[in-house]
Amino acid sequence: MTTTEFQVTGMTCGHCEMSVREEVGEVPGVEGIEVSHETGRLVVSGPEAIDETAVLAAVEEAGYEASRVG
Ligand code: 9UX
Repeated sequence: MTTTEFQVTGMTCGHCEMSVREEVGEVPGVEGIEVSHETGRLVVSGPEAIDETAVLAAVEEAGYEASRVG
């Protein structure tokens, strides 16, 4: 299991989290998603390394901006 962390800007409520969750959940290999609008932190996990560019694009698709952390 690998985890990859991102910082998301623009989420202000729980529905924002749901939008991010929906889009990021469609990225191949993603099995777990932790996302908080309070901290802006997005942690994506899966059995193998996840395509960071695909996650960034998915967040953007949801209407927010993300960058890789760590
Ligand atoms: Mo909540 Mo987020 O009403 O863009 S969905 S602020």
